Amino acid sequence: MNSQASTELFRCGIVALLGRPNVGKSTLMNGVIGAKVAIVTPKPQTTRHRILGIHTDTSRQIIFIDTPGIHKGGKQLNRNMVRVAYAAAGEADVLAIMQDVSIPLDRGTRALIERFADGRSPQPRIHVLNKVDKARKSALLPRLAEMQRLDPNAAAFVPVSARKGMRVDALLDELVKYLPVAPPVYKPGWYTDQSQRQLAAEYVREQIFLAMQQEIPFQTAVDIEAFRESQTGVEIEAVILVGGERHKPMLIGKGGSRMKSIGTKARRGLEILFGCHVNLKLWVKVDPGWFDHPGKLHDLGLGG
Ligand SMILES: Nc1nc2c(ncn2[C@@H]2O[C@H](COP(=O)(O)OP(=O)(O)O)[C@@H](O)[C@H]2O)c(=O)[nH]1
Ligand SMILES: [Mg+2]
Repeated sequence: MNSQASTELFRCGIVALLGRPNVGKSTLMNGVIGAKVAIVTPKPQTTRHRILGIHTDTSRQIIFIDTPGIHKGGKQLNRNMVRVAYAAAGEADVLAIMQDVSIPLDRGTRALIERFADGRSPQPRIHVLNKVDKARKSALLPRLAEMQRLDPNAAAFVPVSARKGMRVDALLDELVKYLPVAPPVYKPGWYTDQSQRQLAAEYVREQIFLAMQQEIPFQTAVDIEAFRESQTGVEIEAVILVGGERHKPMLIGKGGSRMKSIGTKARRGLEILFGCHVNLKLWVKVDPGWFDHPGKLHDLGLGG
């Protein structure tokens, strides 16, 4: 029978998305899923914890683990983020190691590739050369050659543009080859492991990252204090934790204008994601050093 045959060939497994901050890991995952399950901004270190994005079709379920970028940083938060990325690699059936080919190969990327190259990681590795839309054509072949030198036994090297969706299907076909034949773990229709509460916090954080400059985004966290379903949709109350007293007025803006704009944009995104009316209330609270405090990080789901 047809359904029997497709069950037998069904593949399901975990792909860890690894790479330096800002190479496009979250963009790729959202594009494949078709919904913004991981927030994306031009700033590094946007993704703070491990996020699952689940892609299911008739023959496969690919469970992506989007990870915080692998980077250096002295704070407890940074150390937790890097630990999360390495732990994700340990859980995966295949590693998708991503780099940005629109910029020259940097030392951090090289070190990352060497860290996972032959003999050091048991899983097959697929190198994803992202942002080809922005890269010079003449740069691609030398880059591929260099990758082959760095990791000669990699399973594949796939140039893509996550943002434009170029060659992403080819990448999926390549990844699926290394997933076990197994039934789906998640029901079709599930696309992330995050709760609506967590997604709400992330959408607010995304707007803060987009609106604010310098160190403020990196010293900000969002805590959802209430999440209620109402007759018309959902009501959300969120507290924005900032690292310093002087950050508060900057975040609030003149006459509350900045806070209002952050709230409106986050609300609009959430309404698309949830498919219902969203009422979002935001407060700002000063909490110096939250990012270096293990207990607070645990409460915010950033324990690593
Ligand atoms: N031009 C171009 N920009 C991209 C591409 N993929 C991601 N970006 C941009 O790169 C930035 C970082 O992307 P993000 O997905 O947050 O990177 P992550 O830190 O690795 O998760 C964002 O501004 C994206 O819009 C791509 O294929 N082409
Ligand atoms: Mg990310």
